[in-house]
Amino acid sequence: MARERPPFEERFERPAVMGVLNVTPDSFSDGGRFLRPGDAIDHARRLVSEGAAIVDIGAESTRPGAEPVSADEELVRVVPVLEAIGGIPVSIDTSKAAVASRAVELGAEMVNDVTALRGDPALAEVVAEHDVYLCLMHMQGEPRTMQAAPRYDDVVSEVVAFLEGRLEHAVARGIREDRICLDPGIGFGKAVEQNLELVRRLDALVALGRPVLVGFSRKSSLGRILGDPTATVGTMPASLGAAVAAFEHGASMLRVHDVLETVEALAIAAAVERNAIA
Ligand code: HH2
Repeated sequence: MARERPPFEERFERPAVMGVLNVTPDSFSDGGRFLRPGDAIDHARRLVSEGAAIVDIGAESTRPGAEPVSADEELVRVVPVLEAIGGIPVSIDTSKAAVASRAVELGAEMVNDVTALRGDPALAEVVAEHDVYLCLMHMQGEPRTMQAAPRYDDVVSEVVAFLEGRLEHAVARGIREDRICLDPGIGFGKAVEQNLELVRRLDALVALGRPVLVGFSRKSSLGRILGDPTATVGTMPASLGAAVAAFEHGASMLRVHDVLETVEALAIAAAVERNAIA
Protein backbone atom coordinates (compact mmCIF):
# COMPACT_ATOMS: atom_id res chain seq x y z
CA MET A 1 0.00 0.00 0.00
CA ALA A 2 1.34 3.42 -0.96
CA ARG A 3 1.64 5.98 1.84
CA GLU A 4 -0.79 8.88 1.78
CA ARG A 5 1.13 12.05 0.89
CA PRO A 6 0.14 15.70 0.80
CA PRO A 7 0.24 17.63 -2.49
CA PHE A 8 3.73 18.75 -3.57
CA GLU A 9 3.06 22.38 -2.66
CA GLU A 10 2.03 21.45 0.90
CA ARG A 11 4.93 19.06 1.45
CA PHE A 12 7.47 21.57 0.06
CA GLU A 13 6.50 25.06 1.07
CA ARG A 14 7.77 27.81 -1.28
CA PRO A 15 10.64 28.57 -1.34
CA ALA A 16 12.01 25.08 -0.71
CA VAL A 17 15.64 24.15 -1.23
CA MET A 18 16.71 20.85 -2.80
CA GLY A 19 20.33 20.04 -1.88
CA VAL A 20 22.44 18.33 -4.55
CA LEU A 21 24.45 15.21 -3.74
CA ASN A 22 26.20 13.60 -6.68
CA VAL A 23 27.70 10.18 -6.02
CA THR A 24 29.55 10.25 -9.34
CA PRO A 25 33.19 10.50 -10.39
CA ASP A 26 32.45 13.07 -13.10
CA SER A 27 29.78 15.63 -12.12
CA PHE A 28 30.80 19.12 -13.22
CA SER A 29 30.42 20.67 -9.79
CA ASP A 30 31.13 18.05 -7.13
CA GLY A 31 32.30 14.99 -9.13
CA GLY A 32 34.38 12.54 -7.10
CA ARG A 33 33.88 14.31 -3.76
CA PHE A 34 31.15 12.01 -2.46
CA LEU A 35 31.90 8.69 -4.12
CA ARG A 36 32.74 7.08 -0.76
CA PRO A 37 29.44 6.27 0.98
CA GLY A 38 30.68 7.68 4.29
CA ASP A 39 31.42 11.05 2.68
CA ALA A 40 28.07 11.06 0.88
CA ILE A 41 26.16 10.26 4.05
CA ASP A 42 27.92 13.02 6.01
CA HIS A 43 27.17 15.48 3.24
CA ALA A 44 23.48 14.50 3.05
CA ARG A 45 23.15 15.10 6.80
CA ARG A 46 24.92 18.42 6.46
CA LEU A 47 22.60 19.57 3.64
CA VAL A 48 19.54 18.85 5.77
CA SER A 49 21.03 20.53 8.84
CA GLU A 50 21.63 23.60 6.65
CA GLY A 51 17.95 23.75 5.71
CA ALA A 52 17.46 21.56 2.64
CA ALA A 53 13.87 20.30 2.41
CA ILE A 54 15.10 17.33 0.41
CA VAL A 55 18.42 15.89 -0.83
CA ASP A 56 18.63 14.96 -4.52
CA ILE A 57 20.95 11.99 -4.91
CA GLY A 58 22.28 11.31 -8.39
CA ALA A 59 24.59 8.57 -9.61
CA GLU A 60 24.78 9.54 -13.29
CA SER A 61 26.25 12.85 -14.38
CA THR A 62 24.17 14.77 -16.89
CA ARG A 63 26.77 17.48 -17.52
CA PRO A 64 27.31 18.34 -21.19
CA GLY A 65 29.29 15.55 -22.82
CA ALA A 66 28.68 13.00 -20.03
CA GLU A 67 28.50 9.32 -20.98
CA PRO A 68 25.51 7.28 -19.74
CA VAL A 69 25.99 4.71 -16.95
CA SER A 70 24.18 1.39 -16.45
CA ALA A 71 21.42 0.79 -13.90
CA ASP A 72 23.73 -1.65 -12.08
CA GLU A 73 26.42 1.00 -11.75
CA GLU A 74 23.90 3.57 -10.50
CA LEU A 75 22.68 1.07 -7.92
CA VAL A 76 26.21 0.26 -6.73
CA ARG A 77 26.73 3.98 -6.14
CA VAL A 78 23.44 4.92 -4.45
CA VAL A 79 22.25 1.89 -2.50
CA PRO A 80 24.88 2.05 0.30
CA VAL A 81 24.06 5.72 0.78
CA LEU A 82 20.30 5.20 0.80
CA GLU A 83 20.63 2.29 3.23
CA ALA A 84 22.44 4.49 5.71
CA ILE A 85 20.42 7.71 5.61
CA GLY A 86 17.05 6.68 6.94
CA GLY A 87 15.12 9.72 8.12
CA ILE A 88 16.64 12.09 5.56
CA PRO A 89 14.17 13.24 2.87
CA VAL A 90 15.51 11.94 -0.42
CA SER A 91 14.86 12.54 -4.11
CA ILE A 92 16.48 10.09 -6.52
CA ASP A 93 17.92 11.76 -9.62
CA THR A 94 17.49 8.98 -12.15
CA SER A 95 15.73 8.12 -15.39
CA LYS A 96 15.77 4.38 -14.79
CA ALA A 97 12.84 2.44 -13.32
CA ALA A 98 15.12 -0.15 -11.68
CA VAL A 99 17.06 2.54 -9.82
CA ALA A 100 13.95 4.53 -8.85
CA SER A 101 12.21 1.39 -7.63
CA ARG A 102 15.07 0.38 -5.31
CA ALA A 103 15.48 3.96 -4.09
CA VAL A 104 11.77 4.25 -3.27
CA GLU A 105 11.91 0.93 -1.40
CA LEU A 106 14.75 2.44 0.61
CA GLY A 107 12.71 5.53 1.45
CA ALA A 108 13.08 8.04 -1.41
CA GLU A 109 9.93 10.17 -1.69
CA MET A 110 10.66 11.88 -5.02
CA VAL A 111 11.89 10.84 -8.45
CA ASN A 112 13.75 13.55 -10.36
CA ASP A 113 13.74 12.53 -14.01
CA VAL A 114 15.71 14.77 -16.38
CA THR A 115 14.13 12.93 -19.32
CA ALA A 116 10.56 13.68 -18.14
CA LEU A 117 9.51 10.01 -18.48
CA ARG A 118 11.00 9.61 -21.97
CA GLY A 119 14.06 7.61 -20.88
CA ASP A 120 12.49 4.45 -19.49
CA PRO A 121 8.88 3.48 -20.28
CA ALA A 122 8.65 1.60 -16.96
CA LEU A 123 9.43 4.60 -14.76
CA ALA A 124 5.90 6.07 -14.74
CA GLU A 125 4.54 2.89 -13.21
CA VAL A 126 7.06 2.98 -10.35
CA VAL A 127 6.09 6.58 -9.55
CA ALA A 128 2.35 5.88 -9.83
CA GLU A 129 2.42 2.67 -7.84
CA HIS A 130 4.34 4.17 -4.91
CA ASP A 131 2.64 7.55 -5.19
CA VAL A 132 5.94 9.44 -4.85
CA TYR A 133 6.62 13.00 -5.99
CA LEU A 134 7.97 13.53 -9.50
CA CYS A 135 9.99 16.24 -11.20
CA LEU A 136 9.56 16.48 -14.97
CA MET A 137 12.41 18.38 -16.62
CA HIS A 138 12.85 19.77 -20.13
CA MET A 139 15.93 18.79 -22.10
CA GLN A 140 16.65 19.30 -25.79
CA GLY A 141 18.76 16.39 -27.09
CA GLU A 142 20.75 14.22 -24.68
CA PRO A 143 23.63 15.07 -22.33
CA ARG A 144 26.34 13.73 -24.67
CA THR A 145 25.46 16.21 -27.41
CA MET A 146 22.90 18.70 -26.05
CA GLN A 147 25.12 21.79 -25.94
CA ALA A 148 26.41 21.36 -29.52
CA ALA A 149 23.77 23.56 -31.19
CA PRO A 150 20.63 24.20 -29.14
CA ARG A 151 17.90 25.59 -31.44
CA TYR A 152 14.51 27.09 -30.68
CA ASP A 153 12.12 29.49 -32.40
CA ASP A 154 10.83 30.61 -28.99
CA VAL A 155 12.53 28.79 -26.14
CA VAL A 156 9.88 29.66 -23.54
CA SER A 157 6.81 28.57 -25.49
CA GLU A 158 8.56 25.37 -26.63
CA VAL A 159 9.63 24.44 -23.09
CA VAL A 160 6.16 25.21 -21.71
CA ALA A 161 4.42 23.19 -24.45
CA PHE A 162 6.80 20.28 -23.88
CA LEU A 163 6.23 20.22 -20.11
CA GLU A 164 2.47 20.58 -20.54
CA GLY A 165 2.57 17.49 -22.77
CA ARG A 166 4.73 15.53 -20.33
CA LEU A 167 2.41 16.48 -17.46
CA GLU A 168 -0.55 15.12 -19.44
CA HIS A 169 1.43 11.97 -20.23
CA ALA A 170 2.32 11.44 -16.55
CA VAL A 171 -1.30 11.86 -15.47
CA ALA A 172 -2.46 9.49 -18.23
CA ARG A 173 -0.02 6.93 -16.81
CA GLY A 174 -1.71 7.13 -13.41
CA ILE A 175 0.48 9.66 -11.58
CA ARG A 176 -1.45 12.17 -9.50
CA GLU A 177 -1.06 15.68 -10.88
CA ASP A 178 -0.65 17.17 -7.41
CA ARG A 179 2.53 15.08 -6.92
CA ILE A 180 4.31 16.69 -9.87
CA CYS A 181 6.62 19.68 -10.27
CA LEU A 182 8.00 21.08 -13.54
CA ASP A 183 11.53 22.21 -14.39
CA PRO A 184 12.68 24.22 -17.44
CA GLY A 185 16.04 22.37 -17.38
CA ILE A 186 18.57 25.19 -17.16
CA GLY A 187 21.63 24.25 -19.24
CA PHE A 188 20.07 21.16 -20.81
CA GLY A 189 20.36 22.04 -24.49
CA LYS A 190 20.22 25.82 -23.96
CA ALA A 191 22.53 28.74 -24.67
CA VAL A 192 23.21 31.35 -21.99
CA GLU A 193 20.58 33.77 -23.34
CA GLN A 194 17.99 30.99 -23.48
CA ASN A 195 18.62 30.12 -19.81
CA LEU A 196 18.16 33.78 -18.89
CA GLU A 197 14.97 34.08 -20.91
CA LEU A 198 13.51 30.98 -19.26
CA VAL A 199 14.01 32.54 -15.82
CA ARG A 200 12.83 35.99 -16.92
CA ARG A 201 9.62 34.52 -18.38
CA LEU A 202 9.16 31.79 -15.77
CA ASP A 203 5.59 33.01 -15.21
CA ALA A 204 4.59 31.22 -18.43
CA LEU A 205 5.61 27.92 -16.85
CA VAL A 206 4.14 28.79 -13.43
CA ALA A 207 0.85 29.41 -15.30
CA LEU A 208 0.55 25.65 -15.93
CA GLY A 209 -0.49 25.47 -12.28
CA ARG A 210 2.22 23.18 -10.95
CA PRO A 211 5.17 24.16 -8.71
CA VAL A 212 8.31 25.01 -10.67
CA LEU A 213 11.78 23.78 -9.77
CA VAL A 214 14.85 25.64 -11.06
CA GLY A 215 18.43 24.32 -11.00
CA PHE A 216 20.87 27.08 -11.99
CA SER A 217 23.41 26.33 -9.24
CA ARG A 218 27.06 26.47 -10.36
CA LYS A 219 26.14 26.03 -14.02
CA SER A 220 28.56 27.26 -16.65
CA SER A 221 26.20 30.00 -17.90
CA LEU A 222 26.85 31.84 -14.64
CA GLY A 223 30.59 31.96 -15.29
CA ARG A 224 29.98 33.01 -18.89
CA ILE A 225 27.69 35.86 -17.82
CA LEU A 226 30.53 37.04 -15.56
CA GLY A 227 32.84 37.29 -18.56
CA ASP A 228 34.60 33.94 -18.96
CA PRO A 229 33.50 32.45 -22.30
CA THR A 230 35.19 29.12 -21.48
CA ALA A 231 33.72 28.72 -17.96
CA THR A 232 32.55 25.21 -17.04
CA VAL A 233 31.21 26.12 -13.58
CA GLY A 234 29.68 29.15 -11.88
CA THR A 235 30.55 30.52 -8.46
CA MET A 236 28.48 30.30 -5.29
CA PRO A 237 27.61 34.04 -5.21
CA ALA A 238 26.54 33.86 -8.86
CA SER A 239 24.38 30.83 -8.00
CA LEU A 240 22.73 32.78 -5.18
CA GLY A 241 21.82 35.57 -7.58
CA ALA A 242 20.27 33.04 -9.93
CA ALA A 243 18.30 31.35 -7.13
CA VAL A 244 16.86 34.64 -5.88
CA ALA A 245 15.97 35.73 -9.43
CA ALA A 246 14.23 32.41 -10.09
CA PHE A 247 12.31 32.68 -6.82
CA GLU A 248 11.21 36.22 -7.64
CA HIS A 249 9.89 34.95 -10.97
CA GLY A 250 7.79 32.30 -9.26
CA ALA A 251 10.00 29.25 -8.66
CA SER A 252 8.89 27.09 -5.73
CA MET A 253 11.95 24.86 -5.34
CA LEU A 254 15.60 25.67 -5.99
CA ARG A 255 18.05 22.84 -6.68
CA VAL A 256 21.39 23.97 -5.27
CA HIS A 257 24.81 22.86 -4.05
CA ASP A 258 25.29 25.63 -1.45
CA VAL A 259 22.31 25.06 0.81
CA LEU A 260 22.99 27.27 3.83
CA GLU A 261 23.76 30.34 1.73
CA THR A 262 20.74 29.78 -0.53
CA VAL A 263 18.36 29.26 2.40
CA GLU A 264 19.48 32.59 3.88
CA ALA A 265 19.29 34.45 0.57
CA LEU A 266 15.80 33.07 -0.10
CA ALA A 267 14.61 33.88 3.42
CA ILE A 268 15.29 37.54 2.70
CA ALA A 269 13.74 37.42 -0.78
CA ALA A 270 10.66 35.70 0.69
CA ALA A 271 10.40 38.23 3.52
CA VAL A 272 10.46 41.04 0.95
CA GLU A 273 7.77 39.29 -1.14
CA ARG A 274 5.50 38.74 1.88
CA ASN A 275 6.45 41.80 3.85
CA ALA A 276 6.87 39.53 6.88
CA ILE A 277 9.59 37.79 8.83
CA ALA A 278 9.56 34.00 9.29
N1 HH2 B 1 20.68 19.75 -13.15
C1 HH2 B 1 21.60 18.76 -13.04
C2 HH2 B 1 21.21 17.47 -12.67
N2 HH2 B 1 19.91 17.18 -12.40
N3 HH2 B 1 17.67 17.88 -12.21
C3 HH2 B 1 16.74 18.84 -12.31
N4 HH2 B 1 15.45 18.57 -12.05
N5 HH2 B 1 17.06 20.12 -12.69
C4 HH2 B 1 18.34 20.48 -12.98
O1 HH2 B 1 18.59 21.66 -13.34
C5 HH2 B 1 19.37 19.47 -12.88
C6 HH2 B 1 18.98 18.16 -12.49
C7 HH2 B 1 23.03 19.06 -13.32
O2 HH2 B 1 23.69 19.50 -12.18
P1 HH2 B 1 24.61 18.59 -11.23
O3 HH2 B 1 23.81 17.52 -10.58
O4 HH2 B 1 25.34 19.47 -10.28
O5 HH2 B 1 25.70 17.96 -12.19
P2 HH2 B 1 25.85 16.56 -12.91
O6 HH2 B 1 24.68 16.35 -13.81
O7 HH2 B 1 27.15 16.69 -13.67
O8 HH2 B 1 25.90 15.48 -11.87
